[in-house]
Amino acid sequence: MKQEILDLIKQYDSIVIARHKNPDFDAYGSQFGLYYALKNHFPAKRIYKIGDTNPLNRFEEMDNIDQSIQEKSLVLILDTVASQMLDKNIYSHYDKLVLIDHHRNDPDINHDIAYQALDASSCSEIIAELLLDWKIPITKKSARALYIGIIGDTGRFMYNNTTAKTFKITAKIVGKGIDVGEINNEIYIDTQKNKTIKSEFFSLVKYTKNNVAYRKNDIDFIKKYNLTTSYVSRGLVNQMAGMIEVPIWTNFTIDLDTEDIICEIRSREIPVLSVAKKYGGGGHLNACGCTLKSWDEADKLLEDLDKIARSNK
Ligand SMILES: [Mn+2]
Repeated sequence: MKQEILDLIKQYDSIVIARHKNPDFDAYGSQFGLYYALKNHFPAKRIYKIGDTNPLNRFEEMDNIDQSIQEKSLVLILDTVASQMLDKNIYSHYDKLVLIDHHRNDPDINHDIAYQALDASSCSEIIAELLLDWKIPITKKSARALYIGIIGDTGRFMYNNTTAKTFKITAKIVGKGIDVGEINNEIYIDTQKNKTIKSEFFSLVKYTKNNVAYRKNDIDFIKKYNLTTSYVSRGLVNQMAGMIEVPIWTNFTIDLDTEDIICEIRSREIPVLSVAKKYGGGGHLNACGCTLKSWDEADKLLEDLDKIARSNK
């Protein structure tokens, strides 16, 4: 399958690289890691990077391309196989479509190839491995992007998705001459404002009977600091991580546009993906999410998590 993807890349003059909406560091990292490497290796091809953007973008602006171009292109979608994680125009126009992902979901998008490596820490790790296999040089810019993606999804190599292979591939990336300390500062040094927000967020965390930590972020909290839903939802969920008493933590955030409740679920060891799936979501065994219609539904989900926490005591 790896060879088939390379053959398609060689065959097409026009290549579009996309990833899921509300991009995290892995979505950006895999997208730009692939983009810089392909641009360098195939200078005659037209290569585009598309999608929404947010403050986590430490790379370049996205391209705006005509539907007519996309319809003639090879479209590569990274870090998701789920239509709910994408705007429809991303997966509706293509000549050939390839999915590359590490999430534990079944693709519900029409595609020509779905390359899923469930044991990979991140989509950036998959892209790095593919580039190494394909003997396409990883440039310094590509290496920086891939490194950012890997540290994003592994929590700087602290989550249990980090494997020996992750380190082997990361060693090769770091060997391209990137400055690991500088990148860590760039990504993780916080502002005074953000520290204040995180401290207020944490002070409002509550706990169920069996110590599932949770937080309900309403419109007032989001507007008080002029935040975005994705910053609060994905960006703050792990403020609840790292407490010995707390096996599972979940973050509910109202979407200011749709008024849906965006739910992120995390756990140290106990698998929680079944709960996300029950409510129409997906992701990984210990890091997943779903979209709910009401706060009542959020309470029901919380009860489900509490039951899982109790039965795993
Ligand atoms: Mn990812």
